[in-house]
Amino acid sequence: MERTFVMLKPGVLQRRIAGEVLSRFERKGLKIVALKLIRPDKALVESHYAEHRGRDFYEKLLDYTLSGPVIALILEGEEAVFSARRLTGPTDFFESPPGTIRGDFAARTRLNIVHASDSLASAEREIALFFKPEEICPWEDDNGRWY
Ligand code: 3AN
Repeated sequence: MERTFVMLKPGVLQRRIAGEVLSRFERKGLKIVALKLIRPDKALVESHYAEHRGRDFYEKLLDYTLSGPVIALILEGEEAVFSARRLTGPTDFFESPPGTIRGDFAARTRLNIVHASDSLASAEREIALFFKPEEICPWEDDNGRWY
C-alpha cells in the first residue's frame, strides 16, 4: 500500500477549514496513519522546498509556510500519491477546477494552502523529513464493524 505526505499550510488553520480539508482526503478513502500540528522551523521548510531555492517565489513561499502552525499527515491507500494530488488540484490556483481543494479554497498560487507529494520518491523524502518512524500509526480496516 502506498503512502504520501500532505501538509495543510498555515492558511488552513487561519481560515478554520482544517476539518473540511481533511475530510476531502478521508471521504476518498485515504487512511490517516500519522498526523500532527506543528510549527516547522526554517531549516525544515528550507529542506522541504529545496528544489525551489532561487525561484522568484521562494522567499515568499518560505514566509507563508513559516507564518503559523501546519498540519502534517501521512495518508495511506492505493495510488495514494496520485489520489492526494488529484484531490489537491493543480499548482496554479487559476487552473484548479472546482471540486479540488485548491480550486475551492485557494485564491493565489503562492497561498495554495495544501501540499501533497508529487511522486513516490518525494513522498518518502518528505515523510522522513517530517516524521519519526515511531510517529506513524498503521491500522487495519475493520470492514465497517464500527459504522
Ligand atoms: P505543488 O505544491 O503543486 O507540488 P510546486 O512544488 O511546484 O507545486 O510548488 C510548491 C509551492 O510553491 C506551491 N504549492 C506554491 O505555493 C508555490 N508556487 C509554485 N509555483 C509558484 C508560482 N509560479 N508563483 C507563486 N508561488 C508558486
